[in-house]
Amino acid sequence: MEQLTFYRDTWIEIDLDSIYNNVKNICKHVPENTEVIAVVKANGYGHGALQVAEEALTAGASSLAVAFMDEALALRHRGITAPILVLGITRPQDVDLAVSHDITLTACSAEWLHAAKQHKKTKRPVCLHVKLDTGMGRIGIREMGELKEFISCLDEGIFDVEGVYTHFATADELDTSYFEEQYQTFRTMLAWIEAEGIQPRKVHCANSATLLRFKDKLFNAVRSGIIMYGLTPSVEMNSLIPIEKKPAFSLHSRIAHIKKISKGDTVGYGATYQAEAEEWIGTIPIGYADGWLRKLQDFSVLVNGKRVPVVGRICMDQCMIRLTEKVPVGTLVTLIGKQGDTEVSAEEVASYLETINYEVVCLFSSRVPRVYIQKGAVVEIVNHLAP
Ligand code: PMH
Repeated sequence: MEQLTFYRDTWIEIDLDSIYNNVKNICKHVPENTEVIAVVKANGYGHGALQVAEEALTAGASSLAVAFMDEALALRHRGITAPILVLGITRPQDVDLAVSHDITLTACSAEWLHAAKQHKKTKRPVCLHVKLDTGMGRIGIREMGELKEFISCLDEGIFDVEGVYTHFATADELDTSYFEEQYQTFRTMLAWIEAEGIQPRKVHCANSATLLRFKDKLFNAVRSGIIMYGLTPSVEMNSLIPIEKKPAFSLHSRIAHIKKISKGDTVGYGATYQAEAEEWIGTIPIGYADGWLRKLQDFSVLVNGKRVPVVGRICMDQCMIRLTEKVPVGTLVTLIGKQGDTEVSAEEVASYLETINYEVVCLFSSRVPRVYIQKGAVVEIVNHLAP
């Protein structure tokens, strides 16, 4: 494995053992013979698609899902041979690329099948999963008429319908009524498909919330995203997680500069923070260009196991924190994660930013190196700025 380094004291740590254990626990939780599809889109929810894919496959996942073709190709080019499903819509002119790289595509309109047929030159069929829109309102076939037309365009030898799936809009909410409606619609549509003589080998509807809560509704595969990363699908579900899981993601920096300021002195752009007394201010090398957003002004980070506030406006590459005492330059600052028993979780950052934990872990730019830890030791460093 390539061993790189980085020269700015700000990094994301990804604990691969947590990913491994989370996936093992998911595999144990779902009924026997249920395939676990590890969702590694958006660079593995910010954790690193390749590293998460490898760990998830070792732990028992048997295939992967990504959002678009470029993400699938990036995994293939890095040596991943497991099946990969593209969840989004692929341009029909790219079907040959999918076939030649053994990439499974999502299909959800007769129009797309027509166009794909026109572009296809390779002999082998395109492997497809048919997406049904049972109420998410995003992509998918919604009606019987559409489905009939779609099926009539499925020429044998050109298309191989390996799978059928849908996605729930409210599986992570306490009120399960809309979920139940979607589930029943999926069953009805699936019956239509089977009545037309199509027997999909893989049927899946479950995201993390569904696989955790509705074990009897999983068909023969599940698409596991957020829970594999050790994060909860929603705040409502915090007390409804039947498996052990641990977040793999943490964010750290080090104090680069420290100074004493006097009562009345100000900190940062706009001079928005004014010291009320003599104070120690530390500067850390992380800013909004890294994903540490300006809205996180006044939020807390951890220094020596204690919470300290971010003061003044967050700059592009740096921000300032108020310390209770002078600490050495180089002191560890944890922005997401634990120091001793004190934790700032991705959920807490999400709540402060009025968003969800999914968005928080996806937020950090490629400028922040990812340090991969296994059995307590660094096994890989990914620094996109390295030559
Ligand atoms: N399947 C599909 C089609 C998805 O879009 C997602 C997540 C998952 C599975 C995994 O869901 P989980 O992480 O809750 O397990 N997609 C998104 C999204 O588009 N925005 O937020 C999550």
